[in-house]
Amino acid sequence: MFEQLKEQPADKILALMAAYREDPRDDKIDLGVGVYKDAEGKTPIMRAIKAAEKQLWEAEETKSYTGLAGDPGFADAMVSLVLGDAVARGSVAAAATPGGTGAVRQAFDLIKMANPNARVFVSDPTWPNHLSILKHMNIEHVPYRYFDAETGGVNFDGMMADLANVKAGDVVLLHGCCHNPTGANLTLPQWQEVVDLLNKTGAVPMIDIAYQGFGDGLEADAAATRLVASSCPEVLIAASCSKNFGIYRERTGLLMAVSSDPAKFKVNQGTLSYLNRQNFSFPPDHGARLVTMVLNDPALRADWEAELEEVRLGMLRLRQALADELRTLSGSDRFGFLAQHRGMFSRLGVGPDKVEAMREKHGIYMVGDSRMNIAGLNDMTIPKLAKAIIDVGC
Ligand code: PLP
Ligand code: TYF
Repeated sequence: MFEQLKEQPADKILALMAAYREDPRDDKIDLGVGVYKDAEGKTPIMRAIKAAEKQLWEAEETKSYTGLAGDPGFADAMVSLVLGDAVARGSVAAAATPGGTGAVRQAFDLIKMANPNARVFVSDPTWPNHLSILKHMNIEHVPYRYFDAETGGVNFDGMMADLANVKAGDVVLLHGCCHNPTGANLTLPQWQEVVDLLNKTGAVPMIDIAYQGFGDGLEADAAATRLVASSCPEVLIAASCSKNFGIYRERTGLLMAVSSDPAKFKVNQGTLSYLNRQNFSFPPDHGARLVTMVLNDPALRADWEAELEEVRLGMLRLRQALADELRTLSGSDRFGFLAQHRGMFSRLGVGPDKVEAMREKHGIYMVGDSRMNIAGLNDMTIPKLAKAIIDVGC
């Protein structure tokens, strides 16, 4: 049987991590994988998470199974974090998943189950795992224009023109905030136009929200997701806790299926539990419990929000510093978009030859599509990066 297996293409982002590790240069800079790093290059455990872990160790009395959809308290806390009071809690079926990736995967499974002919429209570009999972599951995907390399912003007219081709029963995958890999995001009025188009065509929005709190703040980053959830009859939402709670390896995420028809809740909830059972039975619980404790305990929550805000503002400051440095070096405003982007990533919008030159000549590691992790920078490395960007002719 095994002789039938073929070598699979490596994940380019993870392959880049390995290449970085092997580079002997002392002054190399890692702007690859999307993991938050502080000014010392460390990925710390957030204070509130550490405190919750201590409390949990004292209080936890069993590690017996949870429910198939995970701890209902986790779903309640996360639905409230992501959706606020945009929709009634009774309209949201939800199940814990292994990370945001697990939520994305389960959402695709649900789509396939509900409509085997559904096409999933994805932004060009999108997170490579979206494409890889869709391909693996034999679900047809259709790219829609998204990034404008000239301006570093969203090609909104192109996006709307491409989305005009959706049909009832298709799914449109949207990044709730902090678009990965580009950093370019829609404005709220543009989101409203997307909502109107979806409602006109009968296509279903699926929102992947993996960076709430990394862009404009916890509430602002959820605004688009809330608008969609309160305006469309059916919405799928895959939320990740990896980044905003800093619990990457705990594999904590939530899939939500929102329906404006209360009669659908029972079947939707049952479907999410069913799909968990088919794929892994019970979802991991440790990270989910920490998130629930942090969100429900006022002191832990205040400390978490304060630390998340430090992280967010730190990245914004780095963006601005890089844009300023590039304005000085280039004598132009053509890199101003870096300060407008939000979240952990920015796409420079240059070809792989320039990305490779930055790696070869300057030891700067960004993903081949010119995506850089802004959190990989600090005050010392910004001038070096800016010089390299100009040096390779970007
Ligand atoms: N969706 C997007 C757009 C992401 O960038 C990520 C990356 O971490 C995820 C989902 C899922 O992350 P995880 O599975 O680590 O929670
Ligand atoms: O885009 C990123 O860098 C993050 C982390 O297979 C990641 O989302 C990268 C690759 C992968 C899973 C997560």
